Amino acid sequence: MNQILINKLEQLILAAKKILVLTHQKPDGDALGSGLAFSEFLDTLGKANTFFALGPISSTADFLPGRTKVKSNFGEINLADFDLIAILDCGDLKQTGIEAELRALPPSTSILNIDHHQTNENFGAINIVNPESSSTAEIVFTLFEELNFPVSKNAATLLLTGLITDTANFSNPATTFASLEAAGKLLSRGAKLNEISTNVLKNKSLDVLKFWGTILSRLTENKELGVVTTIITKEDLELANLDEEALDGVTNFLNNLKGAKMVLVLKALEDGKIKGSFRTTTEGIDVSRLAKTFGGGGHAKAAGFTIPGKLVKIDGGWRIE
Ligand SMILES: [Mn+2]
Repeated sequence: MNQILINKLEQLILAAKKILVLTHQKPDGDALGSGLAFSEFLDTLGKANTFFALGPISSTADFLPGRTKVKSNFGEINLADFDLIAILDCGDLKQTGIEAELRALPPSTSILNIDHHQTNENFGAINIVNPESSSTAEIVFTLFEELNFPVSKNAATLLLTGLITDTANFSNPATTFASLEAAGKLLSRGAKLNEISTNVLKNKSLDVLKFWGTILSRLTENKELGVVTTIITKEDLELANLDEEALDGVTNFLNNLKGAKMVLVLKALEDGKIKGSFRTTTEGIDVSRLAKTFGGGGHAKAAGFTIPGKLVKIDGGWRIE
């Protein structure tokens, strides 16, 4: 990590009176893990801080140390109270769900941007962005090491949760020597691996698995393009009454598919829009670029977009209208 950047970051934090730690809407294990660990770091420095992520927040996160300090209703905070906003695990301000409010802030409010999305827009006064990192948790861990900040047991559990979430339990291409090394060090600092696996991985209900079955039964292959597609209708979601995570789970599971260049999951949203999620494990394919052509973004191996339209059943498949 660049020493000048680290010095700047230290100055920014030391000068701040009240800090908001902010992450993306419907936060996942990396967003909550890296954000709560960063918040604990600020606590240790004696810096007043508040953690905010626009909800809903999955019950999967209940085991995380510090979970109770997460505020998730916008009415609970007043942005004007903060002179520094540390935004973690967000490629752009839109992902926070409070973009307009952030853009309306006076220039005296500084933004610190810590992230690993390929498409990060460098929206901060200081940008600690590394698309090579598996997770924001990995970046935060590296930062703590550079600052000689001793990682507590709780912070170790939080950061390992981020690593395990974003590498899909060290199985997807984001898994590197650096991420495994970080995981090893976090274990040596007391991270509770067993608790993380139980809560993050072994948490599928019967309903979730049945829902996966429906989605998997609809897989279709376009041999010419090397793309395998499936769809999730509004009816599926209503029937199963499931949350986002069940969906992400099935999308990530499709990475296990052999012989396709990439996978595309199309999901009908409430408001007449369709959300597309690309996954690939093929070397040389960057799906974030593909997603960007549809106005979305993400990582080289996992990216998404939202477009207007609805899914209509036709003979032998589905069409977007
Ligand atoms: Mn992440």
